Amino acid sequence: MAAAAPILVTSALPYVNGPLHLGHVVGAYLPADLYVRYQRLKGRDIVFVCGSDEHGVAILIRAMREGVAPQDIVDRYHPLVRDAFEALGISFDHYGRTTSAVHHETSQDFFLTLEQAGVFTRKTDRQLFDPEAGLFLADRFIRGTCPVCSYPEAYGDQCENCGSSLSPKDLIEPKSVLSGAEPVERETTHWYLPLGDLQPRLQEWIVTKPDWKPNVLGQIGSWFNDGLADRAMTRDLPWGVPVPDGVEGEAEGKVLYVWFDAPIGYLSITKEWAAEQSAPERWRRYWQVHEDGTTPQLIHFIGKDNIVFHTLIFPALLMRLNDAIEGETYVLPAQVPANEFLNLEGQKFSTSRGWAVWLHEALEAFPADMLRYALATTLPESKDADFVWADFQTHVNSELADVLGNFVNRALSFAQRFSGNVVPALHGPNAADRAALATLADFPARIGAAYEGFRMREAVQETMGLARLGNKYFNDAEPWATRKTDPQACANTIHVALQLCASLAVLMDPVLPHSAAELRAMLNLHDVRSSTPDPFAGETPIGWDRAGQPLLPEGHELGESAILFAKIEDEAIDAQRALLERRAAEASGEEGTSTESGAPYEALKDTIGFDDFTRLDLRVGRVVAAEPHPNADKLLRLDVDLGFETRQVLAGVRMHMTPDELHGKHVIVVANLAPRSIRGLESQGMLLFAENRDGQLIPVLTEGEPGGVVR
Ligand code: B3M
Ligand code: ZN
Repeated sequence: MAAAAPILVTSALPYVNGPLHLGHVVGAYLPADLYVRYQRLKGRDIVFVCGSDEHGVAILIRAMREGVAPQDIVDRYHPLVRDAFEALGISFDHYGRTTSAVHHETSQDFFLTLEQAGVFTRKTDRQLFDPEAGLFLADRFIRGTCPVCSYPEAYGDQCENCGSSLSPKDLIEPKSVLSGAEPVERETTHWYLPLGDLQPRLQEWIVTKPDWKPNVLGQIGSWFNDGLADRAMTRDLPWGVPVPDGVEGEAEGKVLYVWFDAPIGYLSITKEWAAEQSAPERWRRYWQVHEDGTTPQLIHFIGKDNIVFHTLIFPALLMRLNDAIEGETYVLPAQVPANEFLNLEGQKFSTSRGWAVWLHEALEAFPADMLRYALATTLPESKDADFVWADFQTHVNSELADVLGNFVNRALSFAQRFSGNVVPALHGPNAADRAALATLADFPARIGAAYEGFRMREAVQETMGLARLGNKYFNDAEPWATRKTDPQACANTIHVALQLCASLAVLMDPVLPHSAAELRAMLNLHDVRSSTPDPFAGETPIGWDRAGQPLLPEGHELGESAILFAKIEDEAIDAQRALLERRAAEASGEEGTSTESGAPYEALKDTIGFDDFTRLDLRVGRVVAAEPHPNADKLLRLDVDLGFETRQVLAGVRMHMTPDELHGKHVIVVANLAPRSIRGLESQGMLLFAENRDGQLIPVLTEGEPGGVVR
């Protein structure tokens, strides 16, 4: 059999404009680490890279706000983020950063090769410019009111409230984030990737990926439906990878678009890793088709907001690079397992509202494995999920402690008390003993299939299933009774239970690497392959598949046992909740006007004249149909009866209510709003919603009749 192809796993490069929170962890990092540790235990040739994304507007804005250099910001957060990953046990082979010389050179070479092959088109057009700051205002530098849902803080490229993708000129009352000034238009030239031309080729390639996750294929489908537009690959910004020398034209002062250089970071970081191995050319083994045709597998773990960049834009760049070079072929991603988002106690994570659990702080309060386990059971794999502190406590106390920890503890303490802390011989096993060992034999393949299919939650559940099996087996065998009536039966129970523990000490390693190592020490079990980067991997005898067989020989001496998981007390959970509330209160105190009760209110907008108000035509409408928008997961599609006609209205409230909750309701409609098309459907008006204390939107209801004027 031919050796399996090498695998390169990447996790999205986090922007280092602040610390990481748990929402980040469940997107691109923890699932990738589970997958990689599993594959290492399988003995696969795999490299896992990540690093800090140190360019981009978010970092520049943060620096300008603080009055420091962008380099100061990334120098502050890069080590914090890197160390938090390490403390959580995210086992990168290399964690780099995009300000490195290797990265700048790699992305500049990439750009220059494409430029010299005539890939880019150059376009001069009018873009928004901040006259006070003296800078062009790319995407995130502009904020204003969303034309779709009226969210006042929408960005120039996207509304985070309703998910609509926007262009800065769509915004109502646009303002520069830098100075607050109203932007003006000015001419500038940029290098564009003609993505539209590549759509047929991308479509042909995507049909070969029927095994990609439905949420990923769904988004790709809607991008194709809307038609891919050309994308500027350069920006007018004072921070980023400079457009390389050798590019003709007005490249002065321009940098590469952060979404051009960041994915190339995966490549440059692999190069740095190879250099560190004293094998500077080894990166090719993971990025390029081998001479014998072996195609390495490139796997990008990301959050759902990064799908278009990883499934369409970066592959398009790689396709064009392959067209431009000879004798080398870069691989395109084999899989892009994107996760949905994690909420926190029922609300979106929000740094500005102080609604976040910071990873480095959580790790000070709880052992890494507890966080890994609870998060792994809550991964937003197919839909958004919610992290709740009370659930965290339950996962730890009633699963890790009561099931896994309890089983291990019972097996080891019986061995200590009744078999001299050695593995007793198995003689004449009964049906239950044989059944337990037979079921064990299936576990590596069963758990493995879930990992291979990127179903991490299922893999973790299956793993826990083995501990449940152990507990049940132990209970049913009643060794405390057989100890007196049938000593050999008791010894057999101890023997089988210890084998189950030993297999667990391997199979639970991807999700609970620290506890798995502790358990192996208690069992005195050595020679297990490492799930962290290890140059000697594959030479040790015990890998993943072997864990389906008994691992402990009879007479094997056990180590010293200890409690694997201490239960979490209520006080520790209360403290976390109180911390969260305090942070949120502090943040709202800084941002809005506070009342005595501490409830935050949004600041009042500028005064308008009566005439401004009367220009709005508000009408009563009755919702006669409501359903999810087929291509936008934050929108509902509604038919609203206005008496004189029925309108289709798109509302960005899918996170807040079900279609049924709106059906039949008499609502208030802004009836003279210019129509707008979003993801292939036209919205012919807007509904009014009011926010409750939790930031949840509630429709504004009326008893008026459809068509009635609201004044
Ligand atoms: N830094 C965006 C993000 O964190 C970005 C990912 C880059 S992956 C090449 O959402
Ligand atoms: Zn919006």
